[in-house]
Amino acid sequence: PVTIRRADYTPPAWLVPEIALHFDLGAGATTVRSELKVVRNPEAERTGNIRLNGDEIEPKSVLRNGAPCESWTMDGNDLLVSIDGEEALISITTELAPDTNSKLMGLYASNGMLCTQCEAEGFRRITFFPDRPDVLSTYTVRMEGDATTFPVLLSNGNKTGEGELEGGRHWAEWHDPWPKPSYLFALVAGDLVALEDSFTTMSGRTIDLAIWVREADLGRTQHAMDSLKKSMKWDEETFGREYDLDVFNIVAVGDFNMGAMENKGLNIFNTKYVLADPETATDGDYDGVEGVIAHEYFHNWSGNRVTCRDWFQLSLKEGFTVLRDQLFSQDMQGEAVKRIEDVRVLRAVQFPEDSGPLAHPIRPDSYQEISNFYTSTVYNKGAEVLRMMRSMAGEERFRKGTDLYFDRHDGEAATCEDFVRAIEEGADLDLKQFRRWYEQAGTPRVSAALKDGELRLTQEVPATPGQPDKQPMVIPLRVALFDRDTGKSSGERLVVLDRAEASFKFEDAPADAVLSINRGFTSPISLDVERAAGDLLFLAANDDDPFARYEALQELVIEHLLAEAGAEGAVHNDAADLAALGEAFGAILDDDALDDQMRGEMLLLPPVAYLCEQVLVADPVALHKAREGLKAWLGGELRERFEALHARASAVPYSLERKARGARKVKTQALAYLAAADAAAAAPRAKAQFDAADNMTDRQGALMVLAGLDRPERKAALADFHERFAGNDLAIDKWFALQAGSLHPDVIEHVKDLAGHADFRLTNPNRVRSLYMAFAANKHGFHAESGEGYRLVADLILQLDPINPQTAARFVAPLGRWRRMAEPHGTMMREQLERIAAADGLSRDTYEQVSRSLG
Ligand code: B3K
Ligand code: ZN
Repeated sequence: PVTIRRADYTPPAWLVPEIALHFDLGAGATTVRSELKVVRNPEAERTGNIRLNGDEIEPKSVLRNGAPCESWTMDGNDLLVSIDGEEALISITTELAPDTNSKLMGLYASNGMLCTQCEAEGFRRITFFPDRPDVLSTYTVRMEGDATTFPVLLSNGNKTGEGELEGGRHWAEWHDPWPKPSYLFALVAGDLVALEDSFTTMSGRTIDLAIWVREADLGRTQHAMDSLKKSMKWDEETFGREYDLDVFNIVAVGDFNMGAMENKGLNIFNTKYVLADPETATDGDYDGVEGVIAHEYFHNWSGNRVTCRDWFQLSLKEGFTVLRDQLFSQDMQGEAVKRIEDVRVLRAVQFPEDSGPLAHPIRPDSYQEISNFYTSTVYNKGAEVLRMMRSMAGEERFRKGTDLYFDRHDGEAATCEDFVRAIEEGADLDLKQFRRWYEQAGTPRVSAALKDGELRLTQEVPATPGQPDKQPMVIPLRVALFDRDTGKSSGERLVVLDRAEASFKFEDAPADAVLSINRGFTSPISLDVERAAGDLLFLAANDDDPFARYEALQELVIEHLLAEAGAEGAVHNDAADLAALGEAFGAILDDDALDDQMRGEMLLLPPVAYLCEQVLVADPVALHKAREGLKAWLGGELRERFEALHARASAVPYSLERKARGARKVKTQALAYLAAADAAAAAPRAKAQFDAADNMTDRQGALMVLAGLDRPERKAALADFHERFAGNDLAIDKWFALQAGSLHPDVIEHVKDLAGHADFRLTNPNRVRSLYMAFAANKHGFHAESGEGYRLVADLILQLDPINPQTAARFVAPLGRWRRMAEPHGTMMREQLERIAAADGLSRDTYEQVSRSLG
């Protein structure tokens, strides 16, 4: 496989200012004729050939300036056409078989409809084209097909014509006036209905909005529409961004590799991020829909109007757009809870990535398969890096920076460097050294100690693959000092650590102050604070920054669990420590000033994935057991209070208001604690919650608890759920995921049985993820002593790779953690990777991930 390097970028030799596409649609066979107006790029080296990328397609005919062209050649998958002058019209015909396209890249069939996915390199599976994001074209798309099979024909931009044809066929033509790269092209043809609405923009233009789904799903689209309108408004108010076409279409498809795709004016979504009603979607699903609708909509500016020069710049659009969707959701749902949730995901997914064999900077230096770099690092750490700039500049100055970025680069394919420079100038910030966040991988480790009003900080950036030596990063930290006696802080200050070590003097520090640092998670680092006994308990009770308060309790729990699991270097806790922990949790349950949303966050124990990050070599089984043990202990110790909480929360009627949502969150948590302590007593309570549920949050929560219990209620509830939601794919996905993620002792057997279930399909990514991602994240199943969990995941990768390599490759990372896992786990995980590596004909996707993981 070829390695592509960022340093090797050269501008395209030929540009394609215009493209016209003609589709003769059929699920079995689709003919594509493309007409490319190509012109020489004056800024590139002269060549006599234009390189048009292809992937699993053949040119049926090639015309140059209207005449058959003989002088074309193939170079691997690419078509090379010679051109003498400064410009040419090239016309190419290809034939596709959408219904056998199981990779779900390019044009494919899903539930009888046809749709496309082109990012990153799917357009080359449709027609030959310079399939790179720095070639921007205006698109005119004509589609024709059977009017009964494909009554709805959609593409990017605005519809410019439509009509009937003979033999029950019809056509439609769409034109997108905004030049765009090929990865933003989209087409949809199918039997769909729409929820329609409109939005008036800040300059008074009316935009027609439509959300297209299968008829049976129409009743589940209102929340998506509400989310879209809120997003449009928010982007005007917060970033000054107005929508720029007359229509905005969203289409939901059941077979999709990712969450959704921001194609210009025609976003295509996984049904999971469109459909929601109380009966079938949890509160978390509602938030997911709102967040992803916002994310894709926000891409219209951060991604589409200003796109990426090359795929190494992916974080330019993804990091920025994640930051924008996070800020939006903070405004919609409350800042503190959303921040805590985002940090939890970062630590459970991105931190392990950054400390493992797949670590890479937010702007990678090389890749073999770009699909492998749509990572938590590029997305979530990318967002954190921008958030740090925003913290240093302040909201207003940051906005000046983003305004300058959009102004300066509108219509361009830009780089991360362009973004940083715009923020530097617009926000008046020196980011020279800060740029290292784009270059260096690895989570910096910061140590902090406060003595006599002096804060001493040191930092170290760990070695990562290909980067043995690191330079100090710029690390902004919001800090407050608390008076131990009054419980009050003297205010917050931003310190910026930019050397290996530095000290900061706090003139007005109270004697013997308690340090609260990295408040709001200012920087994506791990922290080691020298603390006096009792400091964490103090902060968990007193800190006025909700994130810091949450963090203090998490730290206390982490200390306890590491000791319980016998982790190296952990100080063993005594009974008094455990009692103090019990009191701290009791206080969370009793604190009337906390709302239930926040209470729910505080009650969540840190995920095992993050616990594993605390030590060099982790024993996942011991950590999992310690975590379950603490849950059981707390459940027993605080039983009456959890019962009271469960009863109080159960009395709150269903609504989507924050209060009711908070009640549902703590309700299931109370249940989980009670079940950990006493399964026999909790099972009927869980079954009662299940049976009484008038919404999916309660029903799924109860079933989640029951799925982990070896009790008779389990079977009945699972059967009821399956029957109740037969035919609803998203709900059945939950049914698979709950069992695969369960604490049940026989989870491995369950997963094997489920893989043979009539509802299981390897060709549907949602179903595959619901069974196997849930299982790979289930420490108790995946890390089973027998090694069977690792084998199951490796079997899946081998089976799925020929069908859908992009999705298969996503399952390599869990096995890739082998170096950090205690024996015998590490060896057994590596053996499975070696077994995959030895297989013939691996995809480039899986090959790259496996070889990096073993390397
Ligand atoms: N930009 C798409 C990602 C598509 C990835 C394809 N491998 C979704 C998003 O981040 O909005
Ligand atoms: Zn995105």
